[in-house]
Amino acid sequence: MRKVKSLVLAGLLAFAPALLLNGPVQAQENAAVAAPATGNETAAADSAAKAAAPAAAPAAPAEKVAAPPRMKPTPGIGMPMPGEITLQKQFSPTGHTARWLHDVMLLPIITIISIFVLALMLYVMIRFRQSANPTPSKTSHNTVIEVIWTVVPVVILLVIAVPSIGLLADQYKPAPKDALTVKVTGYQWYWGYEYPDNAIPEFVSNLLPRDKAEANGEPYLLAPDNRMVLPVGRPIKLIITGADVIHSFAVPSLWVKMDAVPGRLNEKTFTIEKPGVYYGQCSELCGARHGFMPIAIEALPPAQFDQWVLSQGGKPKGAGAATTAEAGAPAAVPAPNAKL
Ligand SMILES: [Cu+2]
Repeated sequence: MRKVKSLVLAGLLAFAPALLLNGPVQAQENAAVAAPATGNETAAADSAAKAAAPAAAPAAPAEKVAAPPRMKPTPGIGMPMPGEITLQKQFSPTGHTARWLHDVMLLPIITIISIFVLALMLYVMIRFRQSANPTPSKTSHNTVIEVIWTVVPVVILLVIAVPSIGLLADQYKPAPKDALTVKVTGYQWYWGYEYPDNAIPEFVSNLLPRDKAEANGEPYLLAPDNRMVLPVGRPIKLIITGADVIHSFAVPSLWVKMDAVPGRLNEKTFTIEKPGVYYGQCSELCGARHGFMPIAIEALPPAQFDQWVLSQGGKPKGAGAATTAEAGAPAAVPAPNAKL
């Protein structure tokens, strides 16, 4: 009886912080979501949760280009689905290699070894049980078998090592010179994105409340208000850091996962193959609202990306930059956040 009592008490204690925190944090979240009305740069300037950022950025850009309309997510792409047991479908070259390594090499090898060992154990248990085998063999060495069970595992490990080390090297390959740099900062409990190459100051990305996510057809807990917008087909270099505690920036369908450590700049390079919305979450336990700091990358064709950059008051960068005429902004298209 006492045991049950103390269990209940422990449970209450465990949940108390979450219950207590929910009130004020909800208010903060609503305030942060209410702020962005016109565009990301306004959100960055207004948001109460915003950390101190360089004030040099122009508050109101002279010419106003309409941002491309907020992209609708495709169910099953860039997000997990109920009942799924394997890795998400991949949309970056490293992701394809990784998924191939997992699906074609590791999983079959693990399965075969497990079944083989299980079969051996069952055979030994039945064939050599005491009643069937009353006088056990006194054999202590068998050179042939010993050589086999040493060499075969070594060969298996070597076969796995070759693609595995290749993938590891791929994941940490430095970014090419023309890569687009985006700085990612993890805060308790939201993300900040800054585009130094495009002169777009940091803006904040907060959880989209359930009613707004549902009204928008976006997955609650994965959908933020402001997405990180990136171009398709151009190498991306993320500079990732934390402002307070360790967070982790992770987008499974792009094979991106990198710790955001205070005082350290971590780097992650990747290329997105297809336009779409790719979701992720903070993946390092970072406090009470760790589960409420989602990530969404909206990958746009380069011309549309440049249009988005202009709409944020930034400057398109690099050889692939579209001309303003090409971007051809349709006049009445609302800013990414206008619909929220
Ligand atoms: Cu976090």
